[in-house]
Amino acid sequence: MRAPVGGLFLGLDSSTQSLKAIAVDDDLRVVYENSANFDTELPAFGTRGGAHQHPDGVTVTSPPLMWVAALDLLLAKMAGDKFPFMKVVAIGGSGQQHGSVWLKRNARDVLRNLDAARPLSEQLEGVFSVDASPIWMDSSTGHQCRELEKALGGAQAVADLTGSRAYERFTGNQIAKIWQTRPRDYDNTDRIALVSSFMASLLTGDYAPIDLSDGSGMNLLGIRSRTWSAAALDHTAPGLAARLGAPVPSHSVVGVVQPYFANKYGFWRQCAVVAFSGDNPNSLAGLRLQRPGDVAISLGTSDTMFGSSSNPAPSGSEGHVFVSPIEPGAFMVMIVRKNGSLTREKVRDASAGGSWEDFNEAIARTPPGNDGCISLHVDQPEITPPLGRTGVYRLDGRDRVVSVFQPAAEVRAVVEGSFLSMRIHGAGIGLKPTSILATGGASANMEMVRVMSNVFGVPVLVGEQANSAALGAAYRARHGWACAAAGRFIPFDEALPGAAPFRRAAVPDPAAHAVYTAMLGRYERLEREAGV
Ligand code: 5FX
Repeated sequence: MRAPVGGLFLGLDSSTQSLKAIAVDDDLRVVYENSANFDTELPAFGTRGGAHQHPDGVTVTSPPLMWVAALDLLLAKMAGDKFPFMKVVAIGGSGQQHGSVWLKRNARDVLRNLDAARPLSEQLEGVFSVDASPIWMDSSTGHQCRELEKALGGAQAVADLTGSRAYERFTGNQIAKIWQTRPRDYDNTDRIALVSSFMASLLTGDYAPIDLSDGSGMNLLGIRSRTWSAAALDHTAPGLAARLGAPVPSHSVVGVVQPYFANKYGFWRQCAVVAFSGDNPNSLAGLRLQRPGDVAISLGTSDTMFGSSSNPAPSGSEGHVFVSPIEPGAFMVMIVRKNGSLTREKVRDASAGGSWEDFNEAIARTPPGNDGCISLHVDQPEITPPLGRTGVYRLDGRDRVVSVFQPAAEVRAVVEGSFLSMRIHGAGIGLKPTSILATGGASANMEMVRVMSNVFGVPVLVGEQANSAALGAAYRARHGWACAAAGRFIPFDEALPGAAPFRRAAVPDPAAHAVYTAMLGRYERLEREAGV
């Protein structure tokens, strides 16, 4: 579907630390990027990393008014750059997942009647029934998670229904906590939005619906029925369905920009707003992981593996299944390994003299399969697989537990171990890659990319674009607009003709792949033993 000549699609990403914008043109080229950092550019809110850590060590919140102020700030910066708001055909958006925004009864009126002569934050100041929004870093709801799993028949039952076992950061458990501990604030709440749907609400001037993909991060949505689960809602808090509103497919146009933005910044009055979604779903869109088997591995502080799946297998112990943000009948599957780049850096420092060059050279000079030497580093309690006890576990080629390998074997083992683990646990939840897009810091490391390709037995691709969530939001703006213009659902890739292809960085060596396949059983055993 061709876009109007000269038209732009804008993606906004309200992430944990900043609000970012990316605009793409009708040829899908990135033509503009900007951002507003919460800590440094909105210091009055006193956040660190965009959040407030509470003294109890488990509660983490952000001031929702900061997200409001950031929107005006970012748009003002764009106006300073003479950004052509009038050319924006549609806006899409991304928000950190799981965070909730609690709106009082007066909020809808305020949203509908914003005055372009006054800052947004001044007008929205009094609309929050909870002025410290719980965000994804919060882990204070262990009690509520246990109760949900008890009420719905156990962790696996919750995962089968909602895509994930009960997680502390998931919004339903946060809602249960607020209902239990602050019933008056709950009663005063007219609407509970996610960060994503809240940002869309500001733009449309009304409550914008939660989209099905971000809605899957709440432990409240039936991922197969694609509606709120009555059992989960009833257990969580009274009158919740009305407070959430009905969820919509992620490609839905949820409104047009309200006059505030047209009058103040010069947006086109018919500029469409496409449902905002979570940052991870938007990254999937930004990386165009459309077909089942299209998988990305992001190597960062945490390593994440996510992709499209038509037949996911939700797990009662690890990983997440979300409704796909780009293909309403499909799913997005995601696993997170906590011991990522910090662990690799630790091994680099201990076994490669602190040099990435020596680290890579060690990989190059050791054989695939490392002569049977395998390791599992649990420097921090691991999420996938769930391992509470920290330590480093090693087996040598004769299956003996050892406390150290030769330095080069130590390096290869940490890299191979992380990919073997991702292969095992990805497959366990329905992620079977046919190709892998490598992103994040370590993806520029060709030795690691080669190991990745051989472990999974598929080609590894790399792309240039950072900020995949904001880019995905811009792509989804284009997709939602194309579906609305056609009056029917259009496949994501048809809505993005001519998007730049990714570059093939490695192809698997069948012999090396066979070595890794034969190692899977031993690696699973190592993980099991680390959990005992
Ligand atoms: C996903 O489940 C997470 O909690 C994080 O990746 C947040 O979405 C970060 F914003």
